[in-house]
Amino acid sequence: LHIETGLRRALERNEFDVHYQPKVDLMNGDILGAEALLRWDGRDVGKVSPMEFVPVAEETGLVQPIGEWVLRRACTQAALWRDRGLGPVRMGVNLSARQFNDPDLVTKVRTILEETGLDPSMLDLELTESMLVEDGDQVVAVLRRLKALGITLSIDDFGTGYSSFGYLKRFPIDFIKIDRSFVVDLPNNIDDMAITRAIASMASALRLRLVAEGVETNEQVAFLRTLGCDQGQGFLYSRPVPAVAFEALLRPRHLRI
Ligand code: G
Ligand code: G
Ligand code: NA
Ligand code: MN
Repeated sequence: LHIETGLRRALERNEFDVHYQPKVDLMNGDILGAEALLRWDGRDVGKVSPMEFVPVAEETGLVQPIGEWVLRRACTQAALWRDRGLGPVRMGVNLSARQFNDPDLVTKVRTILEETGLDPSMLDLELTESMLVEDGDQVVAVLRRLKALGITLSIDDFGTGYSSFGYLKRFPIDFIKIDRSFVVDLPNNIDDMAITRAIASMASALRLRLVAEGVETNEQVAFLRTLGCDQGQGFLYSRPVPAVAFEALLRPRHLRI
C-alpha cells in the first residue's frame, strides 16, 4: 500500500530515473544498443526495485503514464547521444501488458518518436510472451501497426513464459532475447546447452536475431558465438548505469573510429 501511494506521486515529484544497460556485439564487443531500465527512489519509500513496483504499477494502471514517461525519456536520450556524435544507440524499452493493450499505444509511440526526433529504426520495444498469447488476430494487428512505424520488436525473457512456436511464425518479431536463466550455467549445463542451441537454430530458420541476456563470463560468450548469437547483454559488459556513465562507455567506441 505504501508503494502504491508513493507511486501515485512519483512522477510529479520527479523521483524516477532511467538506467541503461548496453547490448553488445558478441563478436567484437561494440555497443549496438541499450535497454532502458526504470529506477525509483521515492521520498517516503527509498529505492525500490522495479521487480517490486512494476507489478503494482501494472495493477493500478499507473504503468501507463509511467511507461510513457520512460519511453519519452529513453527516446530523448538516444536522440541526444546521436546529436553528440555518440550514436547510433538502438534503444530498447520494456512495454507492460497494460501498455500493449492500450488502444492508443501506436499513436503514443508515433507521437513520442516525432517529438523526440529519434529515427524509428533506433527504437526497439521489448514485449513478453504472456502479452502475445491472448487474442491472436488482435495482437497481430497491433504488432503490424507498430512495425509500420519503422521500429523493431523483441520478445523479452524468451523461454520463460507461455511459449508458443505458433506466434513466432505469425508475429512480425525481429529479436528474441534468451532469458538469462538459460545463460547462467553455460557452458556447463548440458540441458541449457541443448535449449539455447534449439532456440538458436529455430531463430536462424525463422530469420529472427538473438540477444543473450545475463552474460557474465567469457566462457558464456564463447559458447554463444558458436550458436551464431549476435548480441549479448549482461554484467560482463556493464550493469545498468545512469545516462552519464553510459556515455562514458560510448566514448571509447567513438574515439576508435
Ligand atoms: O534491472 P532490473 O532490476 O531493472 O529489472 C527488473 C524488472 O523490471 C525486469 O523484468 C524489467 O524488465 C522490469 N522493468 C524495468 N524497467 C521497466 C520499465 O520501464 N517498464 C516495464 N514494464 N518493466 C520494467
Ligand atoms: O526482465 P528483464 O530482462 O527486462 O530484466 C532485466 C534485469 O536483468 C535487470 O534487473 C538487470 O539488472 C538484470 N541483469 C542484467 N544483466 C544481468 C546479468 O548479467 N546477471 C544478472 N544476474 N542479472 C542481470
Ligand atoms: Na527487458
Ligand atoms: Mn529480459
